[in-house]
Amino acid sequence: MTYSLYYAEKSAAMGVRVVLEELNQPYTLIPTSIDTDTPRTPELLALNPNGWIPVLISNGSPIYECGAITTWLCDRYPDIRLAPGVVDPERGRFLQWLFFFSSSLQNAYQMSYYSDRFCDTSDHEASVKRRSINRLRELWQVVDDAIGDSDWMLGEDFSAADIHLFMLTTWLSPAHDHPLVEEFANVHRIAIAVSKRPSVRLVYGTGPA
Ligand SMILES: N[C@@H](CCC(=O)N[C@@H](CS)C(=O)NCC(=O)O)C(=O)O
Repeated sequence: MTYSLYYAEKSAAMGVRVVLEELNQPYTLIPTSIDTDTPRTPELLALNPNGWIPVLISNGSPIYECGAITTWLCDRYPDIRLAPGVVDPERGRFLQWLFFFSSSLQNAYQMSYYSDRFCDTSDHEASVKRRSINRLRELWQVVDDAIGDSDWMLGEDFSAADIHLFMLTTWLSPAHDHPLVEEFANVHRIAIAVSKRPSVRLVYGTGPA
């Protein structure tokens, strides 16, 4: 099986690519623009009418939403143990974090990077953007408190939730007045540990120091 992944640097497709690397699966990348000025291709819109990536194609079938793609991929290769299995007591916590990342944290980033989509008129964009910065701080604090002194998001075992955590930390941007990852010591510790994995070094380059 070879997967195809609609892909752009700095996008959520990078996390899915790390998952494919961790699962040792072959894949091809379909370079995709996520610039606001570049129209989405009809091919991408036919697969995901939102015009977002990642989209993963497997055996001709598309899946979008990075949390769903990640869970689906991990479940296909249970021996690699990148996610707790469906009857594992940790399964709920794994899903909790993936859903929280997708619905809350990613949304706060969208508010920051695409403020115009969250208000009727451009007069309100600055307000949305300011709120997004506080929202990012609030949400990362929730994650940081939950991690405590654990090694990984799920405690002792590395999982795809840690890959998503890492990916989301790479979106924190001083240019957008976002908080620094260093403000969240537990998140930062896990992000550094994830950045050292060969899969992450391959996809992201050398990763953060
Ligand atoms: N909820 C979606 C969000 C995906 C998303 O926001 N993708 C961004 C790249 S990180 C994108 O395609 N942005 C282009 C746009 O919003 O126009 C997911 O988790 O896959």
